[in-house]
Amino acid sequence: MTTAPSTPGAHTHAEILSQPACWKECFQALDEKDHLGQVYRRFPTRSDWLFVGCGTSYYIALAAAASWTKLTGLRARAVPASDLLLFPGLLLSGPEPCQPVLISRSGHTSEILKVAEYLELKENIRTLAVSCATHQPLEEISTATLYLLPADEQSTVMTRSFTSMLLGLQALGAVYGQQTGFAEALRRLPDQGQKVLDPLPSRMQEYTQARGFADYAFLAQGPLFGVANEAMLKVKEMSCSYAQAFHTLEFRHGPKAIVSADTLITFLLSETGFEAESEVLQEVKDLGGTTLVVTNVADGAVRRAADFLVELNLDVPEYARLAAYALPGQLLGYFTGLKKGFDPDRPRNLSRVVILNDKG
Ligand code: F1P
Repeated sequence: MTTAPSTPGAHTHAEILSQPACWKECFQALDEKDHLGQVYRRFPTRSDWLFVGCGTSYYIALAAAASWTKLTGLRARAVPASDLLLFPGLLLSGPEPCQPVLISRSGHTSEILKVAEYLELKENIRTLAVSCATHQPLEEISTATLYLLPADEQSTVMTRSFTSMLLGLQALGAVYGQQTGFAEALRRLPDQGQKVLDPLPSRMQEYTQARGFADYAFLAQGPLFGVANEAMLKVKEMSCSYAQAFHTLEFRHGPKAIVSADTLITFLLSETGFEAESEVLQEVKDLGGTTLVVTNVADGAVRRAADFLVELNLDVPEYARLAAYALPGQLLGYFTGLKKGFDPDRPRNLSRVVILNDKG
């Protein structure tokens, strides 16, 4: 399924489909130069880690912070850059300085640059940047940068940069936590992810052609919550649809009022929370909701309750599967946008980088 460059969404389409190959290239680049080892030697381990970003990069931060704690046993939080700028006292007041990790595909976003300046110049805290671009302002301000250069995109909407920067940070977490088994599993993901991706575009295209929805909700818990937020953002950005993200079990506490056949409720089912999350899935189905389910392995009840089921069948640990969970949401946003007559390469009102004037 190749698209000519002039077709609407051609860049985004190619970038979504390139992901497994891109992940492989990213790991090769990181390993060849011992990039992760260099970062590890440069930044001593600290008891508190703070992952910072804007938009998609903030959702990477959420998934990376959860992964970091799992891999290293250390405390890790995620915040949008704006919160650090407006409420620094809430985030930097611990007994020991935290280690900030500043995530930005472009390395140009105003808020992340202001955070870097504030931490490096005013607070004298060394920052690690994570980016898909070189020769940009963030690398000049930060102490060091972890590069995922093969993942940069032409599109405004971030797809492979989300999954690749997340995988890069997980690989770094595996170095800090000395989790060699996990590090190896991450490097097996590209081949296994390709098998997940191959049948998905045609299935998703067919489904979005057949069905339209007034509303979208994305549900997940723990390390998958950031991925659910990212899926929500993809559907909003590419298809200008109303979309929200919730913790799966929180959905019972009010949000379930939106359940109807015209609302597509996507469940990213974890292995750890499988039973409890599946119960919410069943409840939503009983209420007449339409469901899209992404899970590593389904059981009979999940199969019956899923209108659209994506089984990943990945032979890697639970936290190494996060990037693969992002694929269905990207394709849902892409094909829904095309169906609604939008060009996913040119999302309405958005620019590739948010650059604010001084007043901003
Ligand atoms: C992040 C970001 C994107 C968003 C938009 C503007 O930029 O907020 O997530 O889709 O196009 O930029 P970056 O700091 O990662 O470059």
